[in-house]
Amino acid sequence: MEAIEVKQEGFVGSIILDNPKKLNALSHDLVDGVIAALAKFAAGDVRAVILRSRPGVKVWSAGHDVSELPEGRRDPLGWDDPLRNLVRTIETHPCPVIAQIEGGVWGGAVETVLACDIVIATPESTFAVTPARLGVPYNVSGMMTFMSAGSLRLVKELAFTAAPMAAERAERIGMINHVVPADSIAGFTQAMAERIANNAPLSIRVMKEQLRVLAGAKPVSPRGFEKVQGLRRVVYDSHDYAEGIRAFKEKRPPQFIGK
Ligand code: YXS
Repeated sequence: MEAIEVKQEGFVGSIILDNPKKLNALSHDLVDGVIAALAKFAAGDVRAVILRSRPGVKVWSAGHDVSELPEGRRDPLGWDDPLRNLVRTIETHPCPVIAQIEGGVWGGAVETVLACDIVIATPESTFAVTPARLGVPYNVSGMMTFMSAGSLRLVKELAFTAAPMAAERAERIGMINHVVPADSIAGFTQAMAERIANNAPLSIRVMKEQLRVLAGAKPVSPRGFEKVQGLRRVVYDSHDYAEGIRAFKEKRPPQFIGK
């Protein structure tokens, strides 16, 4: 079951997240469906993609499917994790991907949205970066996605508080492109997608890849990378990581003890 709907109108492709039972959590199934849809669009003549939920949802996506996270002693966000594959697929997709947001965006879904090229959200939308809520050691490239979306101070506030940020504030600080009322967001997003699709696709494809390469060009020494990976291992081997996952599954507040 792919839990998505895929459509194409002219040169504009749409991927609609549609697993309300799990609040569009980024499960293997759902992510495989999105990646397959993007591959189909890339092999065809799609020049702009809209990634959205059904209209009127309270939750755009609840983030990584917690039931698919390891309970400890294994990197929860390794190279082949579905969320990592999804982010890389969006970032390298040969045409612009526009995230059309309604409702709450949580955890890894915030990174997924920020990996999109353009983000359009309703005023009621919120964005919550949640590793600290669950005791998860976020991964290096994921932190770079967040850093590319706003100032270091903003990323620290989002990451340390795990508090949902309102769309209006996200727009004001440049983290998202537009805030559009729910009754006109679909038309607004479609019009932008069509405007993009009427421009030169090769020029846009190259500019998207240039910006990805240039934005991702961060000098991290091998020693620096190894140090960060070692710190992350301390976290995913910790009591607090296992406690965060267990508490979520047992629907109770986690009792973190700092080790
Ligand atoms: O009780 P049932 O079986 O109906 O299931 C409940 C929830 O357990 C389930 N659900 C999820 N299942 C797997 N993974 C999830 N991320 C997830 N979120 C929710 O969906 C059913 C309905 O949830 P419920 O009753 O809580 O709905 P609600 O309307 O009261 O509240 C909606 C939310 C989104 C505020 C609430 O479900 C929530 O706080 N969900 C977790 C959001 C979150 O922290 N996501 C981060 C996941 S971990 C991740 O993305 C990264 C690894 S990291 O943490 O590092 O960013």
